[in-house]
Amino acid sequence: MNKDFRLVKNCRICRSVKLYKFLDLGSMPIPNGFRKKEDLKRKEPKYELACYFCEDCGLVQLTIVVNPKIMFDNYVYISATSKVRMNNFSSLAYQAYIGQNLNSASAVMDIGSNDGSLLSFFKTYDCKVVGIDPAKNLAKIAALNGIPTEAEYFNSSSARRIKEKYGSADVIAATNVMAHMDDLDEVFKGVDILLKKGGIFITEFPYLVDLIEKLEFDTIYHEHLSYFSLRTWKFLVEKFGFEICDLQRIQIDGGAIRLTHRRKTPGRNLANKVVNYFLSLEQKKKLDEKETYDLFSQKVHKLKMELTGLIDRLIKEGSRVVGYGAPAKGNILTNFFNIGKDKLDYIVDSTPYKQGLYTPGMNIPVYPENRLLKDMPDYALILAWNFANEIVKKQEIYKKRGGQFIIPLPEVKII
Ligand code: DWN
Repeated sequence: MNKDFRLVKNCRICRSVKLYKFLDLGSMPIPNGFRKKEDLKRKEPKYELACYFCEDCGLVQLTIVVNPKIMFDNYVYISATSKVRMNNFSSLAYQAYIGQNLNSASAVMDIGSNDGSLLSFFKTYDCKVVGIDPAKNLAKIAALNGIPTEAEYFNSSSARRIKEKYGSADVIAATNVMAHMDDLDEVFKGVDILLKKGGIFITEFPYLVDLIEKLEFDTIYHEHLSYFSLRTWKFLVEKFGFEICDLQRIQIDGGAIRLTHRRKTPGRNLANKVVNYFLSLEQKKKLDEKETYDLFSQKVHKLKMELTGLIDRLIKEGSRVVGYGAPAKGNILTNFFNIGKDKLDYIVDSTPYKQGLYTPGMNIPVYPENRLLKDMPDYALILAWNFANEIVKKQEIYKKRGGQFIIPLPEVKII
């Protein structure tokens, strides 16, 4: 095993060896591996990025596991960069507060708590909150925001330490983090250790139906080891004695699902109707057939021709194009489509951590958003397409002055 990555040969959930490769994105830098100017001359580590479908349980997954320490010990992504994300956190907290009758005696813990944004909403309900996130830089930010945070990777041993220090939790949340976890058994063992009897485990992650339907290939990257359907998720949670008691489809990150779980109680059939609805939806979308993923791959390659063809035409006509948003997924799109500084002069982004740095792989400079109005390029390719409405609204002056936005997927369009 290389210290920087390991190759897994078995399905992460059912251990099958029948893993079918349907999309090969080639050798990729880590998606949040932004670099300083002085680092650009150094060789950039890259890792094979290919996506597989388990022909037994249906889990879509990666087989190269990059050492999490390389990706998460210091993390530039900040949850609070989007109003839409913060509104989503507010609704999750409110739903749990009402559903669980939370009060000042309640304890809420968040796995992958990032800058503490989600927990800050539980704090407004006077709950006791604890963040759990391995990124030391984010744990400091969260602590400054009044959110005590344990800079730890979550597993059964860190769960024991956290229980020892803070007691057990009425609510454990895990948004946009379950896909990042390699050892899912350890995570569920940790939840079982930390969660009070009668407590709830709420998780949210991008939904495979949306990924396939909306061609969200750029959300496939080394941070995301698994791409869950409800079928695979249900198989996983039931393996650890949990059951789904609520399920909502939510419009964030290009389409996600929010699931609430309790420990299994014999004879209780929770949420069966809505669970069965989504299971039949997945069957109708043929998510359990490998041909679905072959078609997805063909469409991604067609999209590459369309987007690069449009940008080349615009540049040939004398227009200037920049990127808007420097999300992890944007680094996958620009690297896989080979959209470099020859096509995008620069990228603007609202995240202070990313400004002044260069994107992994394509080395495109990242500047603050105010550069857009100062410079007035003709087109802005919205790489953070999941926040396109928020971005276009924010930049209406740019549009009024004749600036135009390019949306890259599910089909290329200029707005
Ligand atoms: O799962 C993950 C998601 C939740 O966040 C992580 N693996 C990593 C990360 O993925 P991402 O980087 O693709 O996330 P976002 O939230 O889609 O990134 C949006 C980017 O766009 C941020 O860098 C901030 C930027 N942005 C901006 O510049 N102006 C966003 C908005 C709304 C804006 O107005």
